[in-house]
Amino acid sequence: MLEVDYAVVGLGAVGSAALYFLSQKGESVLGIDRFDPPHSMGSSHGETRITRLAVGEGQEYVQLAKRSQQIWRELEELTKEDLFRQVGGILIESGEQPWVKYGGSSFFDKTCDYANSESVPHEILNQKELKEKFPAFETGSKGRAYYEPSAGYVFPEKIIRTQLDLAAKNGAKIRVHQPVQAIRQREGWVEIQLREETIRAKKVLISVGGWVKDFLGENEKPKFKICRQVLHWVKLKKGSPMESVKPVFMWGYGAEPTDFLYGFPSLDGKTVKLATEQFEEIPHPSFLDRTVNKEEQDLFLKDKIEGKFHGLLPEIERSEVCFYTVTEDAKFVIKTHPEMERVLLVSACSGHGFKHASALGEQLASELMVD
Ligand code: PYC
Repeated sequence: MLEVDYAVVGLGAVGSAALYFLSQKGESVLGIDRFDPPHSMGSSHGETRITRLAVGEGQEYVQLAKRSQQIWRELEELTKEDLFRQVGGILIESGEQPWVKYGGSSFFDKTCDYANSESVPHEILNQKELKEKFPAFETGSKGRAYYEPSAGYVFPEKIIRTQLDLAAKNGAKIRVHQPVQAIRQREGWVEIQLREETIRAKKVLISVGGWVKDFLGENEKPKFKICRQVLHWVKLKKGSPMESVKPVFMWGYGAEPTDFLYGFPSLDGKTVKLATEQFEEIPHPSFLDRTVNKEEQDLFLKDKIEGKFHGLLPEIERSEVCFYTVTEDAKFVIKTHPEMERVLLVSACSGHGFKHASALGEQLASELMVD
């Protein structure tokens, strides 16, 4: 039977980082995943993720966002990979009432508050300045914007790949295509049953995203809500204002959490990736509908895009499905497993997790190593 000091179950954004930081300390570590990460079955695929420092979801996350940016630069230095582009980011609010992000309150005001209290350099643009500086966005008569130069985007699949490769180089063992069949704690060990192998670890991190439901009792499961999300690559008009958008953008155009769009500058000169957020619950990731038909794409163009941008064609080149695991207050859950004190659980990054994931992995690796 393989015995290790630490095992990490789930090697996505947080798990791959935790494995990397545990391996860096020279610990005997094993990573396990039900797929072969980076993969497109969970919550960390689709080419890009936003990073921003004044995190309106909670002031407690600001340091994680800052530290993650440092870690990506360290990983870039080590590997010469292009992982993080600091192109700036804008948050636009253009509705009659403040836009309320899922689980929170007025997101624009919170973002400004945390930028001020955490000394994040930023600029506030009034409607006239917003139109002059960013003519691609048609905000009507009500727009205002928060602009953060230290924001930008990262390449999630490449970061996961890099963290896993470095962990393996440091001696971490990795098992892929290995869904956990059972897990129990006994005689000072945690036993993890795979299909053809049993592992014993002194401590375990479970960082399996939405599959957290498989590791919890019936009373805990409902705290984690699985919500399908769709990413669309919309075609660009050549020579249009949209073609020259440089920062990432988030845009609340009404009061509801779903009155929202976010997007990225074009990576290929032909399309821009855009998405909204949806909070209809599905019972488990295995029920996720991963197909996007023309009707759904047309609805996105009509309901979300029409009239809002200067320079997008009403045509979608491709779409991808992922999902969020969310809690009611959109906060992360980090806790000892209710029945196994040697097992630490992390999940429910509530749709804003990737920007914190590398620092969170580092923090959890340190927590696991405390006796
Ligand atoms: O966390 O920055 C974010 C984000 C924007 C849209 C979805 N998540």
